[in-house]
Amino acid sequence: MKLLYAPTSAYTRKVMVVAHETGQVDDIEIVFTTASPVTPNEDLNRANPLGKIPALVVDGETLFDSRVICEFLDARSSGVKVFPAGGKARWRALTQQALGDGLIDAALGARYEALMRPAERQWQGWRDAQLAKVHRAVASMADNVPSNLTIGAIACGCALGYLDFRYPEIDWRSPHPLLADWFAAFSERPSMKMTVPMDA
Ligand SMILES: N[C@@H](CCC(=O)N[C@@H](CS)C(=O)NCC(=O)O)C(=O)O
Repeated sequence: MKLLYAPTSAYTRKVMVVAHETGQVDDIEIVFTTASPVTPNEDLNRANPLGKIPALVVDGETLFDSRVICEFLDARSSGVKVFPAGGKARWRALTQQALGDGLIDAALGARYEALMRPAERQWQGWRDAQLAKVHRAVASMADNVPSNLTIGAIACGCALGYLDFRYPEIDWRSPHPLLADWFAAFSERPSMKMTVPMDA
């Protein structure tokens, strides 16, 4: 399997954490890939018409996005599972995943606005609204701190890691000490340590 990958991407990190946790990381060949909303990468566009990473090429097909890839890896795993099979636990984990991914969506959107738009076309109100989503998402994570190793916990961990990586000026820990403690412990997992985001 080939994973179109970037070490800066929190969605890609989520996939890699699942691969580590389910013991499949050695089955994945990493293909370093650049993705940008304004600079087309034709190789990536051929694999994923949306031009986004992560994308997983497997058996001649390409799977995207990160949620599909994570669920594929979970289904393929004969050992650890991170998607609860059913009931409330499943819906809670999927919603937590949506919360983590949504935090990343908003944080990335605000970053694209600041970095990619020409200065005269930037809209501070839109950026502020994205960052308000980030703060509400963190508060919601703090109200329901993850307890088990599920796709929800992994998504929340990757989202908070992305905040630390790209928005070190946001002090989300002071108002949410229990979430901060959870993240500190979760970050000690080998899967998290081996996937810390970095600029290429
Ligand atoms: N919902 C997608 C989001 C993927 C995504 O936005 N990836 C970013 C990199 S972190 C990207 O490829 N951006 C390029 C673009 O927006 O065109 C997922 O979960 O995989």
